[in-house]
Amino acid sequence: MRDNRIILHIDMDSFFASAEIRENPDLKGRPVVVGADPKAGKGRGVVSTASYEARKFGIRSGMPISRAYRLCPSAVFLPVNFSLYDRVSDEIMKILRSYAGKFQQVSIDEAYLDVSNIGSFEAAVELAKRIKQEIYGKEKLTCSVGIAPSKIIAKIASDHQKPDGLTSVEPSRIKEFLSPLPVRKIIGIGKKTEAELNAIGIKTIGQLAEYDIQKLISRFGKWGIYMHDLASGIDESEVEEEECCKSISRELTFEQDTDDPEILDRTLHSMAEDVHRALIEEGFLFKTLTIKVRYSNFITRTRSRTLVHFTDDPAAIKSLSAELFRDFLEGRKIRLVGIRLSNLEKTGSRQKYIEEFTSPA
Ligand code: TTP
Ligand code: MG
Repeated sequence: MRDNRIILHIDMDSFFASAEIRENPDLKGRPVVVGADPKAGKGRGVVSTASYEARKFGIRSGMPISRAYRLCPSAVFLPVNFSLYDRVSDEIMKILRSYAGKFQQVSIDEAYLDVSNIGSFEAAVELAKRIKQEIYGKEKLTCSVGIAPSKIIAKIASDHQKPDGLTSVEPSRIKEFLSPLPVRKIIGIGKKTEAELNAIGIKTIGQLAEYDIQKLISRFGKWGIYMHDLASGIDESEVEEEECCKSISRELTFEQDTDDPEILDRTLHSMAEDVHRALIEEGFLFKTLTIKVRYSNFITRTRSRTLVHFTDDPAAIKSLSAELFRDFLEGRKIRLVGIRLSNLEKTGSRQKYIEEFTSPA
């Protein structure tokens, strides 16, 4: 393993909620939940994120909003406001990009910087403090930073002392840092793999690193080698500047499951407009469109189509989604629909669509 790299992973704290609190300081100190409308406990859909005050009640990302409501009915529940978060994210990424030659945004609120040139971990810690100060000074938001010789360890480290954390794991400390942590901290190890590992007595990353690799391979195949490497801190993957937002997607859970073609059509239409707007705001063209449908029984299906050329034509989004969706209209009630645009490319100098000039603000 090359121990001479110094990588920073920066992740904003309770991002959507913090952005909302910044916009409305009266919310400071209160439990804030961003996500679907809770409708006094009858709402459907999920929590996008919760402020740290709301997390004290056990509220987490991905949890049904109805459950969040039961855990803390007095929390402030807010709808998701993507255009605000996109705008804030752009400002933060601009700051981060200015600190390193090698920069990789991995989601709306996190990025890696390769700062190996800085020479020492002590200097990297000072740099991380400066970055935190600049983000707070300009955007009034806190983030957590992890510093390590690899991306995976930097990511685990940024999560280690959230919120407003700074954790540096020098090469000599890798084993001591990783060993006691639960295996779940490794990206890619979800609930299912965690349960399988626990069943064979592996609870911590240290136990995973020491486990017989042959046994892991016979149980998990290639994934076993990968897991074992990561547990031992081996991760050679580079910080690579790549286009962010590998996809743009929106989905909606209906208030009531429906098979009404008119409601479905209207929803799909407005969602198509929504993803188109986001595509234009982000300055991307797309090539692949995917439709997702979840039926009442929670069975989820997707259908995709990849075009020959990149486009940001709103008519293409509408007609493609309608066409792909047609196959799902089979009389079964639908709980959720979604549209995702992927295979994205940055827009070059491009003729603007007439409607961008003529549509009312
Ligand atoms: P995260 O960085 O995973 O979470 P977070 O920033 O809210 O909190 P933390 O302090 O633990 O980093 O995700 C960034 C944003 O992405 C989050 O604010 C909301 C959104 N998100 C969802 O919409 N659904 C999800 O299930 C998750 C995990 C995140
Ligand atoms: Mg975050």
